[in-house]
Amino acid sequence: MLAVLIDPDKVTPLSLTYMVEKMKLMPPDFVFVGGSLIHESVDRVIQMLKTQMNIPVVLFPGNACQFSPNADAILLLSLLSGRNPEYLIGQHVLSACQIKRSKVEVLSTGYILIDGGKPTSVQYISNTMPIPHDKSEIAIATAIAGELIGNKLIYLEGGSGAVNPVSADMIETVRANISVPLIVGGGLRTEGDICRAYKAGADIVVVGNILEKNFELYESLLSVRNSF
Ligand code: 1GP
Repeated sequence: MLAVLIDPDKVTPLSLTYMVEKMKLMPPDFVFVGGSLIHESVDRVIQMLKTQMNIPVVLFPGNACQFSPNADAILLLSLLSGRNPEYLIGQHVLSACQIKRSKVEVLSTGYILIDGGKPTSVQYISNTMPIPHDKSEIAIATAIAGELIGNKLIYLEGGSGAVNPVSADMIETVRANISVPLIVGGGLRTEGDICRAYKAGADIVVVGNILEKNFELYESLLSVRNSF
């Protein structure tokens, strides 16, 4: 499956309308909405998407403030690669009552940041260290721990705009060691990158940065999903 990531700060009303028109013709499986640092209203973008399209809109929040009761679901992320309690439980406590009151489906997600070759916003904002790019064994153990403590999804994240996406070897070995669905994102720019991620076992591939720069690429990137 393919998820298009929309960071509300990186779109204008005009660019969002353009993206929506394209996605209506060739729908992705999900639209994720969120970012590490957001000034714009997440809810405004979600309402626009929900009124225009019939595609599941999933919150991918950088913190507790990024909630909208109008989303279909939320990736409730625990940053398992880090050791910062704020992103393991603190932000969850802040948003728990609001989430429970809503009808938004909660998807408990073990979020694992992998070194993507340059410091990323997630790393800086969360004040955590990513797992080294070549340390698949640490990623495997972290993903297994995530599943054991009850996460329903595991997300291997290279960080938005990563120079090096998560390696095929890491995706493959993590996939072989967990039974919950595996999401992979961060620095996937080309059809080849996406194809490698699917072949290695990613269930959902997330693409954001490159489409923010050029949404014309959407059709060709989506075609990779259709070939699997
Ligand atoms: C980032 O995994 C997502 O959180 C997507 O990464 O923006 O690099 O596509 P890109």
